[in-house]
Amino acid sequence: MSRAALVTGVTGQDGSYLSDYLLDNDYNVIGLHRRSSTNSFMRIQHLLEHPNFKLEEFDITDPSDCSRILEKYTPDEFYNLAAQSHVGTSFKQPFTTFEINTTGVINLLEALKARSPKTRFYQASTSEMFGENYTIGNDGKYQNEDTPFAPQSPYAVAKLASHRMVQIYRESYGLYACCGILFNHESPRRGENFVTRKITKYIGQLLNGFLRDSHYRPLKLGNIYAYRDWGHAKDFVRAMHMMLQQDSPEDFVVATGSTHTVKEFLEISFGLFNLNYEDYLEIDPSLYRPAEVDYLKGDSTRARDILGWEPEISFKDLVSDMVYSDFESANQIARHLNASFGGPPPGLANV
Ligand code: NAP
Ligand code: G4F
Repeated sequence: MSRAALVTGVTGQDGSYLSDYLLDNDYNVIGLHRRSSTNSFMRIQHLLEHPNFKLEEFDITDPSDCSRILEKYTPDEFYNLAAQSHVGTSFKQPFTTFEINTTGVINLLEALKARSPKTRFYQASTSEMFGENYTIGNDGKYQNEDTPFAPQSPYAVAKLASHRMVQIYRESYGLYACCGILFNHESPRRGENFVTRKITKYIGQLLNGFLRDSHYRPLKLGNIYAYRDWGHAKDFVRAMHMMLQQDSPEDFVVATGSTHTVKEFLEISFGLFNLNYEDYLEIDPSLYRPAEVDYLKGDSTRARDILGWEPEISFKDLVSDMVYSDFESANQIARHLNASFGGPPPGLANV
């Protein structure tokens, strides 16, 4: 019989890829989304007619909604991917960030305990919880399950509080609940206000003539010297599923093990078209964060040994997947505008 999985944050990057993966593996997927006055189904448009996919309105900040949903479905697996996931925004909206990323998780844990204690629960924890901390080994600096946490942002503190709450509910009430400590993962479905997608979207627009002449604007970024361990979201959602298939619940670091600066991302992505990013970049100090995590490089030896998880998509392939996808999207818009205007509209000359 097909297993049932509930996925919060289904409209987000990971929720959409995880749903693809679970449906390919014969699950019934109930995607939980919050009500919106506009359509937020962009990333799951292709799933809306799938016979084993269903959507339910849901808000993690409402305890009664968490109880209702668990009582209604008592699913085999529950993946909590809902979050205010932007680190920079968390400095401006610390209360909202805590409401969603911490109180929301407690709402779910309480509902699980009362309504569906046999459900296997996955919580989306993050490498941001390490903050400035790292371990030094033979291969240099890295973070793994033994590295102490030192969160540097309201987002990271909120995520660390929920991480610990999941462990407490596991240890105190015997819930099958685990946390994936995932390092950065990106894709063509990445939100446009994260640095990788901001860069690749800019390149797509630049190459398709959107930024010509009086429409020109530079690419404005903050700190380009931070290191991130960037993987592909498609690889990372497999690890979430693998974690819930173990005999007993445990927490795992999931990372590629290689790290790059934002500057390297710029060099490689612009370099795919023989462009020099320095000709387009403007550093905007207002985009610096009040506190920055300078260096992330994960050691996921435990996930590799115990889960058998390995990333399959390299950093260079991730960058080109994102760049070519944004190039193609901008190209489609340009062609559509050309056709509708009977010629290139202002700002699209010579497309
Ligand atoms: P994302 O694209 O920003 O998606 C977040 C999702 O949460 C969206 O679907 C959003 O819905 C939903 N959401 C926000 N507030 C909600 C609420 N009150 N009730 C119900 N749903 C709500 O994030 P992502 O990159 O897919 O990340 C998935 C999870 O992994 C997040 O918890 C994130 O913090 C964590 N994480 C991500 C990474 C990464 O590199 N991507 C790394 C480590 C951990 P709307 O569409 O309505 O906004
Ligand atoms: O793309 P970012 O916003 O990702 P960040 O802060 O690393 O957080 C992401 O990964 C975490 C896992 O480690 C997740 F938990 C979290 O939910 C999210 O998915 O920023 C990456 C780096 C930072 O150092 C930032 O300061 O890029 C730098 N940066 C420079 N200019 C910028 C910009 N970041 C953004 N978003 N926008 C800029 O203009």
